[in-house]
Parts: sequence; structure tokens; C-alpha cells
Amino acid sequence: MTLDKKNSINNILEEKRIFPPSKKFAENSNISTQEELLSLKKQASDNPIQFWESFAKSELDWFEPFQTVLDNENAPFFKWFKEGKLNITYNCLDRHIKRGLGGKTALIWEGEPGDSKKYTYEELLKEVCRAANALKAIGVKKGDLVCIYMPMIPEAMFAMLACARIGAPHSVVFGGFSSEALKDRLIDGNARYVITADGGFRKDKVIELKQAVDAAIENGADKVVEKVVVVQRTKKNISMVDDRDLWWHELVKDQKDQCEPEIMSSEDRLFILYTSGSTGKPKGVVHTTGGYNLWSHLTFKWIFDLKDDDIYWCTADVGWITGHSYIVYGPLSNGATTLMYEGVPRRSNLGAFWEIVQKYKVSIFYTAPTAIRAFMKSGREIPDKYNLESLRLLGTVGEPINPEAWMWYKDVIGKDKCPIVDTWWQTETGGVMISPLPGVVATKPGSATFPLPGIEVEIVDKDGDKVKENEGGYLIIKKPWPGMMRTIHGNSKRYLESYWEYISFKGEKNVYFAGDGARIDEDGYIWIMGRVDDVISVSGHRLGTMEIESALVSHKSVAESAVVGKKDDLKGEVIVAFVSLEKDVNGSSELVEDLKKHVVNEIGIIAKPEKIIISDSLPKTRSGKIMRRILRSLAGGEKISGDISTLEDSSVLEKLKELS
Ligand code: 6R9
Repeated sequence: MTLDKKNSINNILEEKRIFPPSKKFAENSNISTQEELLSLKKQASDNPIQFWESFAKSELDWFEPFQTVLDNENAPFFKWFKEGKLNITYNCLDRHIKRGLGGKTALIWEGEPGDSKKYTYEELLKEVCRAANALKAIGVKKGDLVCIYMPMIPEAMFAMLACARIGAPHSVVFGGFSSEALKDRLIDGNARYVITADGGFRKDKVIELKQAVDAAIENGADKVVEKVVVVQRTKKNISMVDDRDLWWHELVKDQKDQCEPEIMSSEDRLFILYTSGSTGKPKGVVHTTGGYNLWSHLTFKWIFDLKDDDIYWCTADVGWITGHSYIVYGPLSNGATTLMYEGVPRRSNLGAFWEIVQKYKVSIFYTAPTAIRAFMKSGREIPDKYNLESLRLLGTVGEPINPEAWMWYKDVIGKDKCPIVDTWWQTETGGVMISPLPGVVATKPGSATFPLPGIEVEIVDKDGDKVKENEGGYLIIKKPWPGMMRTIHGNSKRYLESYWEYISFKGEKNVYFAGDGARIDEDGYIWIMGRVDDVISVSGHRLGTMEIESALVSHKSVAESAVVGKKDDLKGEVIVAFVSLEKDVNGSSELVEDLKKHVVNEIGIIAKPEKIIISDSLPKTRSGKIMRRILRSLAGGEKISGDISTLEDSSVLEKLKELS
């Protein structure tokens, strides 16, 4: 890992503008004064146990109380609220109905072709119970892992909550992943059940999910998968396998709409979600019930300043952690109205997002910098055609936001009256860790500002020493928090190595290393500088260079490959692959296209390389390590700086310069 992104990123960090929340917003916000915020932070640092205990008690309903707030005996395998018993769906549904909110809209859903649906809390609970009973009927038991591979339709939410209702952890796999990627995740998680759909609509096309499930099973997942439940969405013809495949609508139609929530221990698994790391195959990040429920709930409440009549929309896909925490669990646990959209803005309708904001009077809008940059590129004329007056708060997540995009978001979408919450967090953290509280914190374009109460962050060098003001370093988290990941499914060694053993801070071991670089400015604001490991962020989607390299070398013509990220104005980063071929294979443009297609088949469309450079050999050190630093400079069209004396054969460099 290197911090060589530092220089390029430091250049854009000359940002000095600062925007306090408007008086009107501050006056009406839930946390509205510095004193309140400071008092929360003080309580958290003076007595963290009491701090978490009081929120866990006041914000969540427990079937049985916990005695231990934090068990750190086997750190960093921390346990939170361990004796407590609860069910997250009770906190997301039943309790709101009990306090008279059964008639409030829980979910607004908008399909890509223009169809739409609404569900009240009462209706949502019934849908979830029917689905939960259906899962029980096909044999799903507490503890069984259920894979959800679905488009953004209400049944995706029903399926997640139905699993949680009966204590079956879910593993949602993003619908853009290929059958190969799905197969790996099914096998790694030992998923006996899959819930999918006959397809989904995206960008005026149909994505063929069921076919991908069939292929994953044929190619190896048959050793784990027993049943496949299929939601009818597109009504396209698909093949159903006898005794294995079942239609969702047939299964749920005769089920009772009541299902008692399973009594779960706080530390029982709620879900696994796969994410990319710097080495090897994706990691199944494990989250458990109590701590995750509290953290997704509390962060949602603090950051989005929720009011009873808010219409909240997060544009992520439920296949990512943002969809888990901020479309499903966080909003529902707070009794909010959450909007879900099946599509993405498409060429035939660039105004799709703004049409939805106007139609439903969305008041809180949460999206990714890559989307904002795309809107910016297509011009303000498009959003200007719509009435966006209902918006009062804007959020961003997924990657660093450049100040121009931040300003555009604020002016063109927020009409200069909406605070922007730039929220930094990860699949592993369960919920947001660094973000302004919108009624209190003055924002700077491009900075995620400060850690939330209870979160202690430091920027350190490789030896764990605190770096100076404005100097780049590794972002670490010094204390455990309830929403943290518990382990990597089936690989606790990797959990320790990737997150806890990389940096030792003042000799302390249990310090969490996030994989990101950051700096803290003279006012204490945190500026995230991006990944410092071999993870590329394409449109905010995490992809490990090793994953893409493995996909490339699995092609019969490829001998060796090295993949790097290249800065891109729209997507943040794009993938550039350097490839050397097997003996007697000639590089051609057809082969390049074939290799791109191969990566898409192996991983999914999000991993498609922007450019593939075929070369006789790759630059290596004398000990045989590929020098990625050099490849990154070549891909970015930058001058190669730094030491190249360890290069085994410097003529490789000259040849590559011609090709790049
Ligand atoms: C929630 C999510 C995590 C990585 C993370 C970082 C980047 C997320 C960011 C941000 C700068 C922000 N990231 N939010 N970088 N500013 N506000 O995206 O989870 O998919 O696991 O990605 O995304 O690099 O380490 P995940």
C-alpha cells in the first residue's frame, strides 16, 4: 500500500469556502446547537459504555434487556449488547404500528417503466409476514443463509425483511454482478436458498437475473443451492426447474399475513455482504443484529434530521451497504417514508430523478458523487425543468466529492438552501462514521467534516504516529462502535490482517484501519483522500485489482496481467489493464474486446476495463513484483517519478510508454 495519491489529491484541497447551515434550517433541526453536539461528544468520550447503553435502551425495543454493553474479552472480535434479545423487523415495523403509525407510508416504489406502488407500515408488515411464512414453508430455518439477487423492486425489501423476521441471515448480491461472481458468493456463503426475479428493468433494457442464477447453479453452485424463488417482474419467458424453482407469487398467496418475529440474540447474524479488498476474492462482511440495528438507526436519525412528514430517497441499490442501511433498515427503524426507484437516469430520460423528486415531493435526497457529476455534465437545463422546492437536505456517499460537483449540487439541486451531508463510511462500518450534522456543522465543499459522536478517528503514518496538520496519512478508528463488522465470513484471519494488524497505534493493537487515506486541516475538518490499498473505486463501486487480474488471467490467451486505476472526471476512477499474452497468441483489437467481455462475464459490467494494453512483458522488480506505481503513472499519462532502479529490465518501460 502506498500513499502516492497524496500529491494529486492535495492539489484540489486548497478549498477555503465554508457554509454554515441557514438560520431557518438550524432552528428547525433536531440537533441545532454546538452545545448539544459538544455535550453528546463529551458524554461519548467520558463514558462510552454509558453513552451506547443509553441510546441502545432509548432507541431500540428489546424483547429481553442486555447486561453487557461491550464485551472486549476477545478483541477485536467485539460483542455488543450480548445478552439482549430483539428482532430488527420488530423495530422496523411492529413498533411503529403499535404507536399508531400503521397507516403511514413506509415505502414508495417507482418502477423504471413508470409503474409505481405504495405500502403503509401495516401493509409492509403483512407483505413481510407472508414472505416470511413462505420461506418457512420451503424449509428455511433460523441461521440458514438466503441469497437475494434481485432488481430494485418492493419484493427485494420484503425478502430482506422476511429473512430477518425468521432469523435467516441474508446475502444480497447486486444484480449487476455476473453469474460467475454470483456463483462464488453462493458457494462461499453456503447459501441453500436464492430469491431472484425473472428479470429487472434497467436503462430501458431487461437484466436477465434468473438466467444468471441458472448458470451459477450449473457451474458449481449446485452443491449448495437447493431452492430458487422467482419473483415475476418482466414476465419474460424463463425456464423453471422442477423441484427446485418456485414462483414467489404462488408461494406467498396463501400464506398468513402474521408471523411472530424470531427472538434473536443481539450477536446473531443479520447479514453478510460481500465487498472487495486488496487481495484475492471478495470478503463476506458479517453484521449482527443489535449493534447494526442501533448504528443504522441512530446515524439515520442524526444525519438526516428526520421529521414526521419527510419523504426520504436514497438512490443506491439494495445490493450495496448504502441500500441496506439507508433504504431499508435505518429509515424503517425510524418510521420514515423511504422511496425506492428501480432504474437509473437513462439516455431516454435524463430528468428521471428530478421527475421523481417533483412527483413525490422528496425532501431528503441521498446520492453518489458519480451521479452528481453525470448530472452536471448533462447541464442544469434538465433539473431546472422540474420543481425541486420540496428538497431540504442533500447527502452524498461513496467516494470523495470534488468541490465543483459539491457546489453544483448545492446551487442547482439545493437552490442554495439545503445543507449537504458528505457521509464517509464503508460496508465494514455498518453506518456512517464521518459526516456533518446538518443543523450544526458548517460545511466545506469536499470535506466529510467530523466524526459522529462516539467515533474516534485519527490520521497516522505507517508506524502509527499521528501526522501533522494537513499532512496525508492512514485513516484509523480508535474505538469500537456498535455497527462495526464482526468478522469476515469463514476467514477470521483475514479479518485480523486486513483491518486490525496493519497499523499499531501507540502500541495499541485494537485500532481499525479503514484502507483510506485522509488529512485533517487547520480547523479539524477531515478530507478523505481515497483508497490507499489496491482497491479501485469505479463510480463509487469498490473493485479489487486482484479480482480483475484473476479474471483476466483466467482467459486462455492471457499469461499475466496488472490492473490499475486511472483518474476519471465522471466515474472517479476507471480500470486500465496491462496484459501480456501466452506464447504464440497475437494481440488484436478483437482480442481486446474479447478480454473486456471476459471480465464482464467473470465479475460484472461494473468491472469492464476502460482500456487494455497488451505488452510483451510487464515492469517488474528484480524480485519479480510488478511495479504498479509505474503502471499507474503510465495509465494516467503522468511522468514516471521515483526510483526505478529496482526495475529488472528498463527497456520494458520504453516499450510500454509507446503503447500507453
Ligand atoms: C458506503 C460505501 C467504502 C469506500 C471507503 C471510501 C469510499 C465512501 C465516502 C468515500 C470519500 C465519502 N467512500 N464514502 N470516500 N468520501 N463520503 O460506499 O461503502 O462500498 O464499502 O465503500 O468508499 O474509500 O473506504 P463501500
